[in-house]
Amino acid sequence: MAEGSIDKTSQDLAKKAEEKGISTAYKRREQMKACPIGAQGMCCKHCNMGPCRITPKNPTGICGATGDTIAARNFARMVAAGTAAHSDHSREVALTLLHAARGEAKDYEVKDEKKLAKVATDFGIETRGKETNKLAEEVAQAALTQFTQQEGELAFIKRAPKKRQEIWKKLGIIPRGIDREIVELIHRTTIGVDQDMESLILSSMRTSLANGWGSSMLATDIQDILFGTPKPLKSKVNLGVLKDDQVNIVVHGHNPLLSDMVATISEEKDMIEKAKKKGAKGINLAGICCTANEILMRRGVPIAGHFQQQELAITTGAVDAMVVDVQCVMNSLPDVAKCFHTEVITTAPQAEIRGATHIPFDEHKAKDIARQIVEKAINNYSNRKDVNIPKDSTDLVAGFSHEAINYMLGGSFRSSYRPLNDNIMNGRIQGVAGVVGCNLPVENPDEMHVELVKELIGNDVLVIQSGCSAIACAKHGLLTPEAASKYAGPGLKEVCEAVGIPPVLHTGACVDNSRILIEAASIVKEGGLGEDISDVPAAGACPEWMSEKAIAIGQYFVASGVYTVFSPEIQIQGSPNLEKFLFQEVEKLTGGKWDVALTSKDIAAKMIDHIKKKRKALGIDKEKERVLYDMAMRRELEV
Ligand code: SF4
Ligand code: MSK
Repeated sequence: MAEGSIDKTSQDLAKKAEEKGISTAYKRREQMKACPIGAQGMCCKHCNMGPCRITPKNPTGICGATGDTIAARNFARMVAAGTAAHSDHSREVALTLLHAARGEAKDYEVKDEKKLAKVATDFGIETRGKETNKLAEEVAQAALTQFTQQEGELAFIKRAPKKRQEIWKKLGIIPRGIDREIVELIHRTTIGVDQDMESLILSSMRTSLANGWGSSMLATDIQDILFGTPKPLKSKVNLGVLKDDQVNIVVHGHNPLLSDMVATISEEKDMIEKAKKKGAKGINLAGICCTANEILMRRGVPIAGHFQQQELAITTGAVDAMVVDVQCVMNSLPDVAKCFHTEVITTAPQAEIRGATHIPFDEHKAKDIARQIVEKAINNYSNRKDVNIPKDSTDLVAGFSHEAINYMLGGSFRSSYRPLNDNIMNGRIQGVAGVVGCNLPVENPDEMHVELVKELIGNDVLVIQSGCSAIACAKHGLLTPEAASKYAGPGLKEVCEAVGIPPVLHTGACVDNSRILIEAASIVKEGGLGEDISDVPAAGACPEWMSEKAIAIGQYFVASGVYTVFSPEIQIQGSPNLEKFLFQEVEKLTGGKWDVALTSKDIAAKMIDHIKKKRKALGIDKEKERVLYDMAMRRELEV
């Protein structure tokens, strides 16, 4: 990590870790030389005639597969893997809703009946006169059918604007069932099956839509039902949220089934008393990565850090237990923990790490297991040795679900996106940007996220964020209402100050990128900004993408009509044909397209250019009287 990095907290801790001979991702990245063939998407090991490395000298694999086929297959497999990750998570929350409704998972209950009724209606389930648990059982069963159904269309496809649905229909990419699309895509990419680059990419779009408008959307909705739909709230972020006089439990991973329960148990009087008996003043819960976002959004639990801070959190010597479930958990954690007292506890039946303590989570005994975990942390408090908690923590405001945005903009009697659309049309807000994504062990951590977002809001673009990108920006004060007066352009600043919102709205975890889809669809439904998502002056970005999930998310945004810029490169450079297809030609099919840029300035410039292009196409690039939509016109655009 470079001296003078904007993330001073991480820089200091990484340096100290290195001095102590502790290996972190920052160090390992310096030592690792990326495979140039793999980086270009030109390595295939799909059969045992290979592995084949495609180079100018060897332009095809032994089976004759071209670089285009191999790059497309590798890309498609990333989409399948990313979709599988979100789907397995989603299935688990759907099963928990089912078990809770039947009284078998007694520690969970329906917390948001309004959301339950909304989801039931979208599934076509009659809600009138039904007792809550009966309705929840029917909703859970309908949700689970989305995974296993073999024919037809996923239910939430209907939430997209009509025109978008027609585009998907014409392209033949409406997902039939979540599991089917993942399985079919993996099948297509095995040796001797689908060898046509475009066919593979379209098929991967169908799978990605089964993620965005399927499993991720189901996860978001069911989590809202079980844990409550987020509303704006204040909290803090960065490693300074750890406390030297309290038992620190850090939850890390993705699934709130565990983290929400650990949050409940750490507030229990008994547990706090036990902590006090061990000499601590109380129990302090904090989060890392997306499960942190889940409990931040609904409970205001502070965030210790993002993906690249998981090892650094342990090096503070103050984490008594790091409790992990699935996804984005580094294999190295038990090794880092060996140098401190931290107990790394794995909990997911599908994710164990050698060297960690495994306490399998079971939603039927959720509180008991959470108690066992919290007690382990309490008992470990007295084993702390060298404690070095950085001072830094920053205020933030989070909790901007689609429902919260609707309410903030329109109030409880007339919740609507009308004020947002009006402000986009009158040019105070130039457009909307979704900035999502992960973190890489780069020289200057957070810099790309922060500078990109500053550039966007400075140009009057409202930013919606999720995942670790939101955490990076929160650390630098961008998720506060005050950021509007400091960094936003005059129009956006005026709107933010009038409504009392930050210029950067935190919408949740990776699965909650589905909220951004709903927000985009709601803008279309509100009227005046075109008939489809691709008409809206909007763009997406994924700086420092890391996980295969990011590629799956990028693909569903592109398939939904969004211009989406990734950074760094997306491992397809070995195939100029595939680059041309994804970066240019696909726009004629879906209205969205991929792009890559290597600096925050270039990403922002590309997004702003695109937003300007869309404003021009809508005729709102200059002062113009707006068209007021009447009810009949809105019904036409029903989303
Ligand atoms: Fe090589 Fe073809 Fe086998 Fe891939 S599928 S490893 S390109 S022979
Ligand atoms: S946790 S997928 S590093 S956002 Fe969702 Fe963060 Fe990316 Fe993991």
